[in-house]
Amino acid sequence: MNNETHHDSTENQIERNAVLVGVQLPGTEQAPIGMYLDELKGLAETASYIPLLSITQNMTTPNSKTFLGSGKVDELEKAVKFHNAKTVIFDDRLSPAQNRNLETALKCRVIDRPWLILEIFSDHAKTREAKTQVELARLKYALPRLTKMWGHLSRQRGGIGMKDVGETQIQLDRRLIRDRISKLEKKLSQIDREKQTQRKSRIASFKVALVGYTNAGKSTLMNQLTEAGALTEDKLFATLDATIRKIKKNFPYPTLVSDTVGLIDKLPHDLIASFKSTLDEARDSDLLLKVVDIGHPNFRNHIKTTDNLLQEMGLSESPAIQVFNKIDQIEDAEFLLDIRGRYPEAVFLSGKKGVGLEELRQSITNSFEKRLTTLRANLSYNDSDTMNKIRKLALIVDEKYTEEGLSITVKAPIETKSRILKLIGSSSTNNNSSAKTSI
Ligand SMILES: Nc1nc2c(ncn2[C@@H]2O[C@H](COP(=O)(O)OP(=O)(O)OP(=O)(O)O)[C@@H](O)[C@H]2O)c(=O)[nH]1
Ligand SMILES: [Mg+2]
Repeated sequence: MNNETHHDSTENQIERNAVLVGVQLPGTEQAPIGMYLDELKGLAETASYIPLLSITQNMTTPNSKTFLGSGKVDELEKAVKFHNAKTVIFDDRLSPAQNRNLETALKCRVIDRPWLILEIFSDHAKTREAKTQVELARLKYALPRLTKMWGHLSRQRGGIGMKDVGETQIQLDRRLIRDRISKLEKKLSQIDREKQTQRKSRIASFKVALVGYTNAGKSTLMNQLTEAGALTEDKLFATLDATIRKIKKNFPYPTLVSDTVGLIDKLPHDLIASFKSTLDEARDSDLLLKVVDIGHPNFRNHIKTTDNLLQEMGLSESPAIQVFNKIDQIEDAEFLLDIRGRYPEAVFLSGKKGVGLEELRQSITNSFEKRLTTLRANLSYNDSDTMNKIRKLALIVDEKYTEEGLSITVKAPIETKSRILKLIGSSSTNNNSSAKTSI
């Protein structure tokens, strides 16, 4: 064992020794590679790797066969040997061919950022839905990359047993994986249908979804706004399952808040798609709270990444409030003033310290009220059926019991207004009551 490794070298720890690799490509859009590698290091540690060193290369375009140039591959191979690393983790997505060629050249396991994220997801998934989504995404990702060296699918829970397999075995495994993929897809669409039914039953509440970069503080805010007791941790991708809770009682409208999976840079499209049904909560909401950690040196990029991903999900036009979290970490008042100037509509708060929550509530209420219309109607006393239907579509803000019947005032989202008017109309013809509406 050499003395240069930074960690104790018990058998188990050596297994987790890793080297990180990133390339700096030209273009101003991209943040410096050092930032990405810091993030990759955080991801690697979350997945229990021990990152020993990072290697970078400036390139105009990645090499189609080995991603890095051949000289750099040699250098990397020496570093792997010297540090006794078992895994090399690339910051960018590798093609199946690049993945295979690199494993051959480096004589060790090679993974990329998407796969690393999937390993974390796999560790953190708790519900049936999240587990199914993760397994499906992993199998789809692994299928074209299946080689003799890919013993690591079996290493993880729920693995499919491919340690040191031969070519015939690989063919067999491919078939098994394809079968499993189609089973999982069926299961997921079943879960999706169940969720849609649940969503329909929640129509009478407003829905707010917390979205944003991983570790921004979404779950912490969720806990402040509701009585959720959601898991908050200083680790990446603590939350994988969409939790939905009622907002605390002192809020003027019945509102459900949902916490969603965190977003991250360089997350491939197909991986996002595999979390479609979790993110459907965001799609189904009336308002997005886009949470960003203002204390993070790269927070501007986090805002950009979040906006880009929301756009890919078709949510860029949804009503949203930009929420700058963790203001307790900012000592520079001028910096804060500058950001406030740039985002006049945003809310600045500290979820952890409970500062600025009232301002957020006010901002949420304002957003709702822009989209509400007030309707009044009289219903006859024997028309509880219509009342129940209205209750599902609108918020009953006042009920008065008069001689003519029940006089109600409701606030309804503009979208459901015509359905309510129809209901009131039909109730007056059926029951001969005097339904009056005013807007
Ligand atoms: N200083 C400070 N820390 C905060 C604040 N809000 C959250 N944190 C911390 O930031 C870390 C991440 O918080 P979470 O609420 O788990 O973040 P998240 O956005 O849900 O993260 P994922 O579920 O991983 O996407 C935790 O250690 C929190 O305690 C804040 O206002 N100030
Ligand atoms: Mg969370």
